[in-house]
Amino acid sequence: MSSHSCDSVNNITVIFHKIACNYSCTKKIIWSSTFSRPPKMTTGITYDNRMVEHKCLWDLNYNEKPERFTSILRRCEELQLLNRCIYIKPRAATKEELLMVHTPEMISILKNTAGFSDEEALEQLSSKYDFLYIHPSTYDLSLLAAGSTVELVSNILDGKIKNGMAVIRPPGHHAMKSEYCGYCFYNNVAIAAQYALDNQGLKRILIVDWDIHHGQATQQMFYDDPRVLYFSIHGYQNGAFWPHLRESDYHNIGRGAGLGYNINIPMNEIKMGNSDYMAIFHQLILPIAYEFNPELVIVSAGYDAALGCPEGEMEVTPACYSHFTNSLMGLANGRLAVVLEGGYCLKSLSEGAALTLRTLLGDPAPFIQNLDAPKKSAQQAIMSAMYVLRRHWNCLQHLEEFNVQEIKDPMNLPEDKFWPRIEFVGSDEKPETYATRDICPAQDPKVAAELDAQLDDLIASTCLDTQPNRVGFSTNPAEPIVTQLEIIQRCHMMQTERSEISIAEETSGTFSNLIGSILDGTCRSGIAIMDNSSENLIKTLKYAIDSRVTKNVMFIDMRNHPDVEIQRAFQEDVRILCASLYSPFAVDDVELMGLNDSKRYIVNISLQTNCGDAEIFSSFFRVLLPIAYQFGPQLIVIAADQSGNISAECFGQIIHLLTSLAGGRLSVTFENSLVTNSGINRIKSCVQALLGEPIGMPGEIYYRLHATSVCTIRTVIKAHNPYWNALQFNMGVPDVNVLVPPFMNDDKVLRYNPELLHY
Ligand code: Q9C
Ligand code: ZN
Repeated sequence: MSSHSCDSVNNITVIFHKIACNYSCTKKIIWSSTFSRPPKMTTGITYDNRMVEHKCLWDLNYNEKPERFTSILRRCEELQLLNRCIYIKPRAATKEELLMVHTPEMISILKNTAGFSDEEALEQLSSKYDFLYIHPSTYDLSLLAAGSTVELVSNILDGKIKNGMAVIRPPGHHAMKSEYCGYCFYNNVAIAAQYALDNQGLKRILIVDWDIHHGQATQQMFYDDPRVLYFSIHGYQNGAFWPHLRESDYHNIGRGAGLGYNINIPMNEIKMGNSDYMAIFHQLILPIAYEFNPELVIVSAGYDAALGCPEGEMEVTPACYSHFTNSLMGLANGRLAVVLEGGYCLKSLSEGAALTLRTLLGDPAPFIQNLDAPKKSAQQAIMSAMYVLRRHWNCLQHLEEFNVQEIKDPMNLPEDKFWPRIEFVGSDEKPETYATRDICPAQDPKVAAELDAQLDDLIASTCLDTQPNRVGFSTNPAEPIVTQLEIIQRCHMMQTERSEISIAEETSGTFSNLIGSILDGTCRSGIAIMDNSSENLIKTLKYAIDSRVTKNVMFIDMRNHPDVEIQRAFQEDVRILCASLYSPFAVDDVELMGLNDSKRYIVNISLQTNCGDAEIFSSFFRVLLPIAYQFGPQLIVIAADQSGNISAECFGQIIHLLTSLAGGRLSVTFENSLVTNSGINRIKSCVQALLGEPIGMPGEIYYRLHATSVCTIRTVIKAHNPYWNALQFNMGVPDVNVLVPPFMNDDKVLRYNPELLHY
């Protein structure tokens, strides 16, 4: 829990402030000296300039090169990010720290090469390992990389910084217990995670590995350990992609107590991009991460899935890394450590890494455009992972199962049924020695130039604007004010224009003031407490859409009381997507009220009144978030109230996740009705989310979902599937384990993970 969230509700005086006689002065905020500002929670960065020394002496074209390090720091400097960070002093890892995950030989072999100048001998030793070079500085720098990562994590756990990034080399996620591999010597991330378990007593750590290569070493180290959830997205090509391992496939989900705590999303096609990766986040990483509820998140952050990288041949844009990052920042009270792994196209590497750091610092995630349907093979990878994990994670309950007895020909299934398959084209043989030169993939110069130009365009067109005020706060002077809340005082107080005519007039003035200050860039986001009548909301939305700066707006009704008026008002306006989460409409639950083409712009997820966080989260991840990403709004308007079963934390988390969209331009208006304790907590949580402060986690998120809610979610997905092709994950899966011969024609896979057969 953050240290400043202790101003308990009891201490708060809620003033129901009636503007008494004269309207001549603008509302005064009562500043209380008893509220002190919370400690500034900042972002740390660790790096050491010596890290440029490690290089390949016999192959100057080697892609794991010093410029990777310098280009990242240069770009961070250019964007003036470094001076906003707290510098975490790098240090060498201790022997004890290395021995937590490595054998003593892993230390001694490399130690013997320290300062060793016999190039030939270095090359010969390197050739014993799969993709590796050793330099006289390698031993010291590997220690430094590992130690700095531990330092970063321990500073986060001590609360000295909120989050941070380690810009380090050599990387770590291929360094196994007793084997160097893939440019890696010591497993920086695994060492830091083990340190957090052993020295700080952590019980749940999430490791997200978005490097294009499978972090097989990290997987192996925590394969039996339910305290560490390892989640990797990687290129696979059925084993044709390096490191060519069976263990990288999706059915390797952990062992023993760790079963279900290892998640692989292997991709069997190149050119996967933002849509595919965001789908993996929405359908798997986020729901599972929220269910797991980690105390710390560590990212093995490679940028080799980025556009332009010859290793990955994928197409993730640099701005998408901001989205990955922001979506993980709501977890673990914001305790997020990003640790550099691979990334070999200097332009997308430096841009992606810099945008990651910028997001850690709290700047808004830039827009990512043109989210399209995930590729067929991405859909298959996601469905396969859901299939093998469905018994382990409650958040996967929405999966429909079909009776395999009724299937005559699995090779010939209807479209709405999915049959998981496993194929392996790699080889199990390991060579005695490996090539050491000319082994890095070369890019066709023409292709390289094209990609380079594409990146230049992307970088030039990425809006990195920031606003002088992060959160504007506004309340109608005639309404109850909660401005004494300590956290509200950290918002930018907006003046309310007096109206001679009426309170209603004034309310709508407050509304447009709020939206206006977001649209003109004075505030990034805003929150208001006022009369949330349909009339006012309609006016607000009209105002927003008619302003020349917004092309489209997403409206999300999160109130407990049905309100079809707003949807009626915009049912033919394709510029406004009206969604409702959790408001049971009086009308037929799934009736789509839009007309013709605008049907897709009305999305109602009408959960039952007794639903709670589990159902809300589920609908949000499965339906609302994917649709929101595909719609790509330039502004989000949310109407909220204080009733209903949604917890303050769940509400705050949803607001946080929505800040990834629309450049963070988001307005939340709370119905002023009766300000209750739970209402205040919800408002507080919302402001925390908008301010980028730790939000906290709801209690039990994923108990079994109400059967009716599961049904509602499925129905909405089916209804909107034709319009929003991000919703492609509603296929049925077999009700028993089918990953057995003849469909899984390889018994080695079976031997590797026999536990899967239990299902
Ligand atoms: N054609 C990291 O990204 N390259 N290590 C294989 C085969 C090996 C990757 C290319 C890549 C090692 C940290
Ligand atoms: Zn990599």
